[in-house]
Amino acid sequence: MAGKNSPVAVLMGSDSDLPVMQSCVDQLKYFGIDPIVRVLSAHRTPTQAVEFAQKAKADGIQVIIAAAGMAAHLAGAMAAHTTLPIIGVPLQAAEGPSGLDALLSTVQMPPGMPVGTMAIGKAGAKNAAVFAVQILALADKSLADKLVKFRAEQTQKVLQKDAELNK
Ligand code: RP5
Repeated sequence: MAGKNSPVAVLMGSDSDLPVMQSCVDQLKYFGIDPIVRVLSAHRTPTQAVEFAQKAKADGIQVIIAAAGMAAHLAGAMAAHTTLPIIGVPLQAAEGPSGLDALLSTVQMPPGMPVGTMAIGKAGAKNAAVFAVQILALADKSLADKLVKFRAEQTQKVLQKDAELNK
């Protein structure tokens, strides 16, 4: 599943996060991006997580998406060790509360250390992919064109649903 030499990395704190984060991977693939996908934990594999962040830029990664539940420090840990843009996705863990715990852990970064934080769960997972593409599209015309097409398709789907409802 995981791509190599990709401009986007999708990290998650546990393989239990994959059912939700698959939406992020699928959304990136819609745009033709096969991301690097890794399970890395700020708490359980801290050394490997730091090593990943420190090497990311040299490895050609341009945007890191980091998803975690509970005391979600993975995105912040990435931000601490690279100047690449970090997109955080807070998740509701199977044994955790609503995901608000992860939202606050991800979003409340100290000044000077931003993590662009998405919504909790699947919506945030999909938006993380779109946001990553928006960043890359600033310097990639074909991605910018795909974003315009994506928006048009999205609009069309809603208009179709409205039309069906009002038949
Ligand atoms: C976090 O702890 C992970 O991101 C996951 O959401 C949560 C629970 O992990 P597991 O116990 O399911 O591995 O670090």
